[in-house]
Amino acid sequence: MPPQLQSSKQAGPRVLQGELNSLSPAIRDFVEANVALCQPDALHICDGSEEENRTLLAQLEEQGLIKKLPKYNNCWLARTDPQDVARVESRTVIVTRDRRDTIPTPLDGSVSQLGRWMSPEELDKAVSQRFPGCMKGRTMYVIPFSMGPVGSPLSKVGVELTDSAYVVVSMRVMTRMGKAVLASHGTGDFVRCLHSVGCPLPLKKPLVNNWPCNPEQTLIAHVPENRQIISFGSGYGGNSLLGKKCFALRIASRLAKEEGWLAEHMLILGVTNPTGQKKYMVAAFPSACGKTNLAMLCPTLPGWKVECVGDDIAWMKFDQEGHLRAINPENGFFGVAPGTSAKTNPNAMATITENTLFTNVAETSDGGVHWEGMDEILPEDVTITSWKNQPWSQKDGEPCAHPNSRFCTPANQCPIIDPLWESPEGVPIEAIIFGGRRPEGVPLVYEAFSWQHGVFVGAAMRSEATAAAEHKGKEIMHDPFAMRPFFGYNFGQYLSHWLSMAERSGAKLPKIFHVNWFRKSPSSGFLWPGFGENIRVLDWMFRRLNGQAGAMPSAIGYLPRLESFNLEGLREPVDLEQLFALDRDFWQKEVEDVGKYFATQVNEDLPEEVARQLELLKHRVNQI
Ligand code: TSX
Ligand code: MN
Repeated sequence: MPPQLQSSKQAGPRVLQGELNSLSPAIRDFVEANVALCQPDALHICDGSEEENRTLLAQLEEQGLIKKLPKYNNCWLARTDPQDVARVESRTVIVTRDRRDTIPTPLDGSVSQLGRWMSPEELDKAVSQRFPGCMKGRTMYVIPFSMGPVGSPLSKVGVELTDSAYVVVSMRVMTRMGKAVLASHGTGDFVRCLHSVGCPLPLKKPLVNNWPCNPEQTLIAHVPENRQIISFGSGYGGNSLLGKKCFALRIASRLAKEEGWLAEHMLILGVTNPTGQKKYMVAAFPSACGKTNLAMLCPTLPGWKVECVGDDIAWMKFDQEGHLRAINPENGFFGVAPGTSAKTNPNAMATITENTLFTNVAETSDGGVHWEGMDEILPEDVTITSWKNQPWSQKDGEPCAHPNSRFCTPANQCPIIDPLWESPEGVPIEAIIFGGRRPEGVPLVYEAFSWQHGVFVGAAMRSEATAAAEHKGKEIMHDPFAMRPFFGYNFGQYLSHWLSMAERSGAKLPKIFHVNWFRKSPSSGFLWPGFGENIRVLDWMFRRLNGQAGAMPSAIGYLPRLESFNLEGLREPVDLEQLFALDRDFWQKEVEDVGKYFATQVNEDLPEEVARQLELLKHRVNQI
């Protein structure tokens, strides 16, 4: 060992909290190796306590990274560097020896939209360019965390090393974190997560908003084979809270394939009908479809109740009796703030009034938060400061909150959190719902003919994208299973894995549905009132699961018999004919587009069964 390394290791960082010796040998090795690499000044082993949280929040406040929101109890606002406001897909990679284990080879040299591959050699180089000394002058926090209830057979443990206290306080909300995890975990396996904002001290250039980040060098790498996540340069959301997208979706989807379960980008909800019968359902939607709003639905139909198990991720496994059991691996909601209001999601509004960390929302002069679509009339004398920390007025033309601004809030504060939301065995799933934002052609709801057809429906998912950072205008984007940015391995193999569930002996396969709240009439606006009225769609599914509701086979799946669809008490009339109409030209074009997508993007890795389902759809559509 070179002498300077040896001496720095002997001296070691100051240990501010916790005992290295109290960690399992594997965790201690992981910490020590990365201390040697990143060279932090100090080490803090997180216990997850209230007191630790208070101390870290006070430190962040002192550093000017967050400020207190006096209008609420224990709520805080962070403003990031405007260069660090979202996940960066272009710099997010999966590392495997063979490229094809990460992504299908696209047809004739087009770029894959189903993830990015990096070779192990390239990763080694990227790490050695970024990490040596990257935590100089800073504290390395050791965050032991559990995805899923501590000790549940469906849960998994991770350890995140980070130089960001903002990450620590966020992980405390979004995961089960600290002492309890170490105590129950013992010497088991864990996912190794390393994160640095990439700003060693002294700084080379001044920070913006006191928010350390290094956008030029940002990289989020996953090594599924080693259960490893390596993230550099971004302090934001999915780039830095490594339990969420990186672990619970990308790494977990790979583990799930190996171990015979499913890690999905899905909300989980419980629905109770007026007779007291309860069913659980999961739903996958691309962004801007109101996933969190559905997860916390306030039903308009009398006697119905919806309860929330999770709003973003579901881990699902068939149990001994063949029931598909789901847990929410998360402990909080990291929700998009704009559009959330007392009208669109009163339960979310009630959840975020305390113990919540807001990022990039606007601030009111009376110490509250504000954003587009909050739908709250402010008193005359209250002024607004934008997410960019500038005085703001409606006339500016710019939004007061960043479109990707967030609340980070504990799930157990949700007024309709499900009584079984932390059940270690998970809740039994009876329906899987796919959906998209489709202004044209796609009916409000249909049911897949079979599991195999349902897998095709998930694979063919598309949605209208709002003009987002990395995309152009309003386009209908392909987003299979709402997983496009989150696949941890080759999407073709992912489809085979889904198809293989039908071969499990004794598995009670859930019914699969597709919904679209966003169909528009050519002449006026939305054909469906949405929001709380969506309970009518859940009601139809609920009765389908009980074998009670009428359905008729169509070209695309079973459609509700119009008399079996409950429209009682709807305030405005709904044009069911238009809402459920199938247009041959539209569907022929859809078949063509999906076929092109499969051919160019999934290419050789498309399972034969999925290709067959597309052919079957094509034949049915030609007969409309
Ligand atoms: O979340 C939404 N849901 C699901 C709710 C459980 N949104 C918001 C999407 C942006 C994130 C919706 N928007 C939904 C919906 O069902 N439907 C629509 C479209 C729509 C918007 C407004 C009206 C009707 C439909 N009506 C009025 O504003 C009066
Ligand atoms: Mn999500």
